[in-house]
Amino acid sequence: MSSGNADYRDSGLVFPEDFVFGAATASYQIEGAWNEDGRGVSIWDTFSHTPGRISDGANGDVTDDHYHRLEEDLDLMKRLGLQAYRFSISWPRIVPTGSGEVNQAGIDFYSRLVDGLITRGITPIATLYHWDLPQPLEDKGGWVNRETAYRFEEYTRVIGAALGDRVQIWTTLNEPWCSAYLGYGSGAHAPGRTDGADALAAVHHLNLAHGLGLSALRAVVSNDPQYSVTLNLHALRGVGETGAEAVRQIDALGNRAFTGPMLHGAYPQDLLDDTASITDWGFVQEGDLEIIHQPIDVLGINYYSTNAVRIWDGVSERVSADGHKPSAGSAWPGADRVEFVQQDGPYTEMGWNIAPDGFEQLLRDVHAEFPDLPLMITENGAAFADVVTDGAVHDPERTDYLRRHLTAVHRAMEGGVDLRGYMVWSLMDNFEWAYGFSKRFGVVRVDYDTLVRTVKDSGLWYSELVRTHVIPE
Ligand code: GCO
Repeated sequence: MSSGNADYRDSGLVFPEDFVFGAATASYQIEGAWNEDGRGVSIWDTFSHTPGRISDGANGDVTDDHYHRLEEDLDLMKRLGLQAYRFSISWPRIVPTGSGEVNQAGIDFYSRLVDGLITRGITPIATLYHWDLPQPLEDKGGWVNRETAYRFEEYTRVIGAALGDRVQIWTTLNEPWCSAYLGYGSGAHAPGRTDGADALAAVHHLNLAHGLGLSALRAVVSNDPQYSVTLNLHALRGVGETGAEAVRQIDALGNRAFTGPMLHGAYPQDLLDDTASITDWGFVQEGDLEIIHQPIDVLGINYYSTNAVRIWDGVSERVSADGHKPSAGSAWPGADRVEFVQQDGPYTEMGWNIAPDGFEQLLRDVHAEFPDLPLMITENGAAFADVVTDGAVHDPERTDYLRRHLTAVHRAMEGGVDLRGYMVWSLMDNFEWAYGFSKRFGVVRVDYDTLVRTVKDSGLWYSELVRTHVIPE
């Protein structure tokens, strides 16, 4: 596959001058101010306020209080030297009930954010949907209801018109896999529903929303931005004789259910066959695939670890090490016999295996399938149990994780993969969904009592990388 150390611990590798280094966050995870300035309720407010849903009982009511600390956080980004900032827009701040009335205060907040970035020389990368669906839309069926895709189109038109003179990269959806399968299949994420057929309908309506959103943006923006979507493509490893078949099934549900319609213009036949006993896919209407299949300028990829799979033998105790919080339903409708096998460490605090080789392979595979499509890493990073010592956070494990994954990115580029940038997840510690505040992904620490931000050692290291474009010692 590649030359160089098997452990991917390189330093001194040089990235091209026009390669963009930045950091990523998401609205619900950092903003707080959940009921201020006209913001409506989202499914994550409802979910996190429901006892038992979040492992440490936390919610995003305040989290990093970014909404009130915008200027301070912009200055922090500037101090780190970030070239780009990938943020998401909270739909219920813009259209509080999901349809109809628009909330100007919400638009103003993101307008200030975008201006603040531009003033500081930081490129704004906006994601339209990072999981915070307005609750009134969920009450009407959420992503299982086709109407939600049209409401997304309306919201996109509003925010696209407001920021469409300044945003440089628009991303329609973040990880629709999570929205559909964790939200409606396993129930580990909001809205916490557990029905395989619903999850598959959600897949299609999210794909449809992506297409409708792209058309809406193209109609209203006035600058010349790039259009994108971010997928958490699963890097899969087959185990044993049945590994290849298990990989095929998970690849269909986890990857090709999105890349198929978005980038090839069709759902893969094996996906339809595998799920035939669950749904007839009657929710795919004539003309939908043409809407979904539109050119994009760059594909965003989020990567954390690999998955190892095989077909369960029906005898031994069933394992399900798929890296997500255990929950009532299945995140893999139609792949009931696939077993997720525990992989070799080392692991991050999430229990996810650290596998930079899997990252390099994934990037090479995606490039081989879509050779003309530029790629951007829109998330990569790691949670570790940080300790504050004399006001500093020494987090060599996180720096090591970043070094190894940046080495993988560099090797993929050497191998011909067209990669345009890398956004570390995350700028700062934040509300980690079903795990609450128990997992810290930031290169900046947030003290949740005082809300004080402290740049971790990994953040200082990353800052040097951004400045020099060379992987530091
Ligand atoms: C994701 C996410 C982030 C998570 C991160 C770590 O898209 O899954 O965008 O919100 O916090 O992936 O789990």
